[in-house]
Amino acid sequence: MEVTGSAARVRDACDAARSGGATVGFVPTMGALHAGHRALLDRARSECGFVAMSIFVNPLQFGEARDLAAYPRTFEADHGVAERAGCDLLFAPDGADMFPNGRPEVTVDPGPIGGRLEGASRPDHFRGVLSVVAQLFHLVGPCRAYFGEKDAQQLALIRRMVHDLDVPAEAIGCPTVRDPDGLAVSSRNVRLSNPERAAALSLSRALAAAANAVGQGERSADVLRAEMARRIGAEPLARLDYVAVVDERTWEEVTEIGGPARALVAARVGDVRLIDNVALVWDGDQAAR
Ligand code: PAJ
Repeated sequence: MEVTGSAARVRDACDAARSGGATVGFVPTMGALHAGHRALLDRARSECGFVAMSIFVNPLQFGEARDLAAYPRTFEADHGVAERAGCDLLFAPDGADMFPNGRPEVTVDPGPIGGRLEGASRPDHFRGVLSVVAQLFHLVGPCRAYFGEKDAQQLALIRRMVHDLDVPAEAIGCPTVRDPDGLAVSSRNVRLSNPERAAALSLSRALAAAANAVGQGERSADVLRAEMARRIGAEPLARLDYVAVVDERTWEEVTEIGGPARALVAARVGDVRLIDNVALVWDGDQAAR
């Protein structure tokens, strides 16, 4: 595995791989690699002849300097994970490698979907994400890029950017990796104390209850939202930010489940902000029977 901080080197290596006939698989991350990132790498490795991963804690997407400073940085361990997963190229730039002229002045507007949910709670978060992902796509060039459904709104916005701006990349969504008890694996989980980690389970349990209710025929999004809010609200260590049930295509809140929908939650547990989501599979045929 080659490790580089040079943008020019990434461009050359990916161009060379494509010239040799390989499909380039790309896994953008902020490091502190865990089983969720590994699943993306494994998928890329199984589908592509050349696999590139980036590790860059992107300052553009953090609102609070405190959150950026607290973000875990574990490069030695990450290097080992990438190597064992069969990654070919590890791009680990520093701020000056990515932004030699300082913070970019021209950025990507995430549009209306970017203002909802995570975008409402974290102003400019998705502008920061899309701007850096666009920059990375320009360096890597035509590729299959792998993203987790854990960050479903981010995935939707990246797909939208790829579509609207004709980016020569394919954004591929991969299922959320969970701990055995259901907690979605996240780099932030290491900051949870034991009681906080127990409280954090209320998010995945609330979502599982919502998915289960839909499976049993519940169609009212209000009922689902209320039940999720009740479950997370019952946890003294969790402070609810939002519960939502949205149409997968528009990301607008729905009143009834009548097509592809997703339930999403965000909450602060201690000092850590957690998000999770689940697809709500509504079997329309079942309703007709
Ligand atoms: P990061 O949080 O490091 O996540 C990198 C990728 O791993 C994202 O696509 C994310 O959805 C995925 N991921 C995280 N936890 C996961 C889990 N439990 N199961 C499956 N996939 C998971 O997301 C970012 O970095 C940044 O916003 C980035 C896209 C790199 C832009 O800076």
